[in-house]
Amino acid sequence: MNKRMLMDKKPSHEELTRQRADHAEAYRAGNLPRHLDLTLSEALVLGLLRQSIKIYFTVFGHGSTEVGEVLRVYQEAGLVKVYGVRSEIEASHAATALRWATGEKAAVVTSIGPGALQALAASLAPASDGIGVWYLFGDETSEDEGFNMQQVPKHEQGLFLQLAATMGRAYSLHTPLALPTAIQRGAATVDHPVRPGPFYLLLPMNTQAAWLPDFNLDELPEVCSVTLGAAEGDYAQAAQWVRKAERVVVKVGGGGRDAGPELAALLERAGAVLVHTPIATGCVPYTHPQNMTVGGSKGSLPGNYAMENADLLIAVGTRAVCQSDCSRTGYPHVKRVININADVDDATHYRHTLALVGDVRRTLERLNQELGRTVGTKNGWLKECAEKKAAWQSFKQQRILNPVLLDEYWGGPVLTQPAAIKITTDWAKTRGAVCFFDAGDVQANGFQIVEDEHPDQTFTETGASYMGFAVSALLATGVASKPFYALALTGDGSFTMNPQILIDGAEHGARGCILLLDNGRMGAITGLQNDQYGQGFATWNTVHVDYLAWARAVPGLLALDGGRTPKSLQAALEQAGQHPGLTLIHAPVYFGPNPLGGMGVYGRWNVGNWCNDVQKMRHEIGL
Ligand SMILES: Cc1ncc(C[n+]2csc(CCOP(=O)(O)OP(=O)(O)O)c2C)c(N)n1
Ligand SMILES: [Mg+2]
Repeated sequence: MNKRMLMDKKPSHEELTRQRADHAEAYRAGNLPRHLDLTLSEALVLGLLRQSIKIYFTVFGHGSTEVGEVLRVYQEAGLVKVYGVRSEIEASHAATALRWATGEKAAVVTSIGPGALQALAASLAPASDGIGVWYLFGDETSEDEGFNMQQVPKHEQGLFLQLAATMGRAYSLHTPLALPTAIQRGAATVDHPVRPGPFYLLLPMNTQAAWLPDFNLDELPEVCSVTLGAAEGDYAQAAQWVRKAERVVVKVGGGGRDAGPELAALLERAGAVLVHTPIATGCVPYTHPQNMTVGGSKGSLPGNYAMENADLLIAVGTRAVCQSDCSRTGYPHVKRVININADVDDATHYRHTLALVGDVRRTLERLNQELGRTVGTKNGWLKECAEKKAAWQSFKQQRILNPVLLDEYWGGPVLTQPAAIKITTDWAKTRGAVCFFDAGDVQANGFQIVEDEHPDQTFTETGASYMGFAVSALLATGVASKPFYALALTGDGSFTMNPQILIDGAEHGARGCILLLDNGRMGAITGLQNDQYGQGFATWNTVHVDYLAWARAVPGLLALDGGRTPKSLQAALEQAGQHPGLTLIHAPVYFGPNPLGGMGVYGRWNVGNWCNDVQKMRHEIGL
């Protein structure tokens, strides 16, 4: 037999391990040959390395052991880092948070079936928030010899692929030599210039170990950076609309988060006020006099006032989620819309629209040029709005001055959520710590309270509002190539969805603090039930859980009682800040009808028994 024929045959396990180690070494030295004999799984890991994927969050199962074995050898060579965790949901949240907060890419690896489905469910977060994450799912065998355990139990082909492709973009490695195309599709999705998202690579269990003799590594795609230009559109018309309008509101979503300087210039030139969606907090500094803060279903006094009274809407990088435009009733007096977005569907969402489809920052620059220097003289509007913002500041201050209330569940006075959140986010600011917010009242109160000066202080996962996101996000702190300190502000409901972080955070060197605001219930939902039907139902517990004991059970974790006063909470935060690893602070918080216990609701929402009225209003407005 000649040498080539030998290569065509897959070597023994020992020989394969040796070869993989040699490949990894050659990769490190930068002298990997152009052609290699390898398995599909190794080619995949090499392909992802070329895409700068060095971090893997994994829950291996029988559906992914082959990929796991390649990763073991490549980790030994120092090329990748693999973090074995306890829940695919947590893994997905951690990968999402890492990309979001640091820009670093990661892959999530699961088994077939339940593991893949848990990660798929969690990937609603990156799909909604526009974050690029790779998912490698074990999948049923491509030879269809009979049912595989954990596959969807129907006599049909490719059902996991269908499920995944519904959520994002997906590709099945049914045919091993399609790998380069699969990776290119993934790269285009995960590194999309304006709307990245999750990409699912399905790995049939029988193709993972398929032998690829003489595979040409040149076929594996490189990272390719793509940028969009400014919209080609009728800027003169847009400028004329701005000049004619009397009350201009600029509404900024996630797509405008990083357009701070261009937005500030627009506010000045258009005499406009800015309102942002929860995800875009800090897009211009909170203290900017024309920033009316958050607006929408929950909203704020100044934000919703500006939306409610504006006659021209300049929508910037927003997909108009109910939470941000009151289920399409947010702008009852708007006559015209200038919509700046890279996505045609989003840019044409409202009627009476001039759509500017292109890169948000560049398009804003062009619009600003067109407006010139001297437009912004709409003083009456700015003054009215400024008064509302001042009223909002005193409303907030009132809550800070009344930080404790008598609570039934706790049988005594405890901190309110607004007070605890303000104390904690102020502390985070002085330390330069990033804040992640979990779902529920914690999240809503949070985006009403935070006063960010730049966009990367707060990460509030309002796209999917996935309970357990914030605490799982802490895993990213120790994994990042530049580790950072973060706080996860979470409720008792959200924390208990993903308590795995206590173990995985300790194991993988998370640096941060979980602030558990415990009201013994899923307060946001009891609140909705009370507002809609006058009755809470099945959204609380009567048992008092000793969460500090959970934390104490894990070596290396610091468990602190946050107490029931501002002072005790501040002291706990100080102590947490001294701890090198992960801290859990438990703080009992108030739930009840006292308005000082919350931040109020300023908008409309198409849910529950409000739907009739909200929908009627939407159709009357006709925007
Ligand atoms: C995984 C998941 N399940 C259900 C929901 C719906 N939901 C939104 S907030 C919430 C309650 C949150 O409770 P908690 O974390 O204790 O915060 P609180 O409202 O009490 O401050 C629920 C059930 C969700 N957002 N995510
Ligand atoms: Mg709660």
